[in-house]
Amino acid sequence: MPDSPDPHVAARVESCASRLRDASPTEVLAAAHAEHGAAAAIAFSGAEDVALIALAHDAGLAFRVFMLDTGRLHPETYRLIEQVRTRYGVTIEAVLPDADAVAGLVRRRGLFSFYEDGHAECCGIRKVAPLRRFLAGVPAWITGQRRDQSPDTRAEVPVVQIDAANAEPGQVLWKWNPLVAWPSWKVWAYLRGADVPVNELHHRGFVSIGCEPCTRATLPGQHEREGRWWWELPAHKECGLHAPKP
Ligand code: ADX
Ligand code: SF4
Repeated sequence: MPDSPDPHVAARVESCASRLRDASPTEVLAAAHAEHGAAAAIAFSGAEDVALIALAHDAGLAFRVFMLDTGRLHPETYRLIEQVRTRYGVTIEAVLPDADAVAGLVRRRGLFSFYEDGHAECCGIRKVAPLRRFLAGVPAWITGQRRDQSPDTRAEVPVVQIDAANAEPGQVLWKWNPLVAWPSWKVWAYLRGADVPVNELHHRGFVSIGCEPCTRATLPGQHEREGRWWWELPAHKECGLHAPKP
């Protein structure tokens, strides 16, 4: 069970969340920097959340940047990550899954077990466990979550929150979501206007981008989340990075 957060920290986070309710993504990034300095870490998936890195760069705010390298990302995603590294001069930390855990999964269940009984086991090994290992060493992480990404699971996401689900016992972990109030079109208006490099898959009908076997292009009129884990129910379309611990 996660610890209950210290009431003083909880009050502080809540007051930040209400003060920043209508703040721009840059103002939220600045607040995260004021709170934690460069020790806070941007979680970069290699999709349109590249906006976080570009906005922080434009504002002169330095953060750590990490990507969860599941081993199943598209080549286009790896190419974008490299382009971003050189364009913005940031160090990108690759966070890898435990090799024995991956080998065990493949030995027991093969490489595509998620199509048979859901993505929880594979995401648990390739994404969630490595994320928690990484987050044990930082005071805060910064995500590209947006409310419009998933009406079923993200409609209520705040600008900043305490992440009890991913914290170690006794750890106070902040989670900042600077893009939360931006709809997709605003993110894209910024990316185009600032000439930010984007994942080539976006030019081929992909909107939301995760791992290659679990992501597909969407048709006009389909919600972006329909391109992820399409064989599962909408309420299950979270890999566990952003879901509370049961
Ligand atoms: S997921 O939970 O369904 O996979 P999604 O793809 O919507 O997440 O991305 C939301 C945010 O989660 C991203 O902007 C990023 O901050 C974080 N995230 C997702 N996948 C990764 C990844 N592979 N590496 C780092 N951060 C990630
Ligand atoms: Fe595995 Fe798919 Fe989850 Fe990637 S998104 S970790 S391939 S189940």
